[in-house]
Amino acid sequence: MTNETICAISTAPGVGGIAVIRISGKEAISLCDRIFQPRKAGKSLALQPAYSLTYGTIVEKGEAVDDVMMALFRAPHSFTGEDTVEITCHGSVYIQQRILQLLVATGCRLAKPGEFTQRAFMNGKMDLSQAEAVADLIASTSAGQHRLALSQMRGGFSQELKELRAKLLHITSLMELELDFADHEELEFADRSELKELAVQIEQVISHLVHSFKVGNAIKNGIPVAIIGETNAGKSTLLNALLNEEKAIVSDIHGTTRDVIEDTMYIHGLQFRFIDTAGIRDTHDTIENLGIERTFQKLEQADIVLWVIDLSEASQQITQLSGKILPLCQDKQLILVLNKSDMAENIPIDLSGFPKQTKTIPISAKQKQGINELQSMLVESAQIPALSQNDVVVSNVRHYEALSHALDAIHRVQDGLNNDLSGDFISQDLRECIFHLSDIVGDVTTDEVLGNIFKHFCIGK
Ligand SMILES: Nc1nc2c(ncn2[C@@H]2O[C@H](COP(=O)(O)OP(=O)(O)O)[C@@H](O)[C@H]2O)c(=O)[nH]1
Ligand SMILES: [Mg+2]
Repeated sequence: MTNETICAISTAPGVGGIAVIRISGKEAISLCDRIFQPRKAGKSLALQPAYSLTYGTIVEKGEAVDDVMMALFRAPHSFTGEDTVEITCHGSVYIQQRILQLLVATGCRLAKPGEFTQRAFMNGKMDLSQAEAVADLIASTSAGQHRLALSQMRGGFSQELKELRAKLLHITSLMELELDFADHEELEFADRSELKELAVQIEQVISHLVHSFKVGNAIKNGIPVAIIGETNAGKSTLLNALLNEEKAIVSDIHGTTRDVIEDTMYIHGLQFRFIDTAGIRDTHDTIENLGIERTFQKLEQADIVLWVIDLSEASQQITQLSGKILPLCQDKQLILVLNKSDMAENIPIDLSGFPKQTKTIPISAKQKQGINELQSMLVESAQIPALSQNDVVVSNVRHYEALSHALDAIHRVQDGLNNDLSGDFISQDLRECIFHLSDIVGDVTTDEVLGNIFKHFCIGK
């Protein structure tokens, strides 16, 4: 535990009606008492009970700086687990800065980004995955993101991991007990079929969590939608129509879009990340070819693919590109956007050979016709399940990676059990699985990893 008392402005930077300055650490209360004059004599903070509010004045060398409210929290019953004072002052930037300077002059240190939350983690108030959710909660901009972050911060995910680790430890201890008696070969404490059964259960839970990342990531970062097709089909016009702004350059010159252009947009409360790409055609232009390579990368990363087709030459375009596009769309939602319906008749498209959920829709990107219908189709195709409060969904890349490693390890455990490998091999993989799960909650995490996580927080949290 550190001895330094830290302080920071916890409300958004700039002018507001009021601002909150937070002070946490062993000397939080005594340092605040030195700059604070309570309205009622004898009401010094040191004498106040926890969770109390005290009214008074911040004073510098006898001069009043501001009238404030002091909220008092006593260790361990505070966010950080330490003694904490929150000064609510008036929102002027000048006042905020003066109080902060006064605190520093009195012996506080300015907090680093995320340091309050890091202390909460260090003092056992929350595990690492919960601490990370605090940052997500602050950054959340949609109902879905908010629900995910709140459930993670409250420990839904931590509980699931705890149960998993308990099960794994149980198997491991049985296996290792057996190893301790390796001289007695006939001894088998761990009934193999029971172990296999347990490994299956564990595998299912981890694999479920790993797969939930697709949903979690879509909610957190937007559902990736690649807009692809031939040059001049109207992809950039469609991006602009969807975003309702002139984001991408539209022109009738083939090969105008050479790089990937991305932006996000909420439709019916879901965030979509639209990715406009270079049109696919055979060309000798080196830069354009690099762009086309990226088109295929983006296509592979997308959950939903909007294949924009110029209606006036629909069958040629489909014949031309099917061979390149369809193999990459097998497990994606594919929508054929039949564009330029203002110029050409809509025609039926033969969908044999297409992924079975393929949809088609005629639109005019230029005239903004059919855009609402396309948006509804996108929401339907997103297949984001409505999450309930209790659903545990992984939305953090670090957690996803750790879980993926844990899944690999448990697969090796299962292989080991099925092939009657000796207990020490299996127990090694079990240990590894536990290690990766512990990494998520922060039981085995290094300072470097911690520093990396907390530096992305805002100051004051
Ligand atoms: N008539 C008509 N022209 C369109 C439509 N959408 C795009 N265009 C035109 O087609 C040309 C190519 O459009 P652009 O969006 O740059 O195509 P991209 O190469 O696929 O990105 C431009 O001249 C657009 O104005 C549409 O719905 N109707
Ligand atoms: Mg374009």
